[in-house]
Amino acid sequence: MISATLRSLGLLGPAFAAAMLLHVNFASAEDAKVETAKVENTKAEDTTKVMIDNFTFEPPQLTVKVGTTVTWTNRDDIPHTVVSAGKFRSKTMDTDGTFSFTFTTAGEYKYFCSLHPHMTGTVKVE
Ligand SMILES: [Cu+2]
Repeated sequence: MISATLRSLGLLGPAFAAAMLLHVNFASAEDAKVETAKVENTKAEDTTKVMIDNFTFEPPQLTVKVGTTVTWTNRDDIPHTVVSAGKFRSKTMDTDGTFSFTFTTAGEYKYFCSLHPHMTGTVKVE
């Protein structure tokens, strides 16, 4: 890009070179805008993670917007599940196993591990 601009300077004169430089500046401004939009889009996708560690859902309570996908990851050496009665039920997750659920309806979703029912968590969807 720089060498192309230098070549333009030599071949086509300063006016064109100035136009090229302007164009380059506009291009970077556009790139910056696109970059910002991408970051916002990533946020808008709303994915949230819950870690299962030492027989605990972390964070145990979570508030998300409708449309959010929550992914649970089992960081224990012991299998776990994520079950919300009548709402969702994961398969048994081995170490580093994951389960995702997209919450499309507002409400409070209490869930637990069917293998260790004392393990509980809540996702509040609003
Ligand atoms: Cu468990």
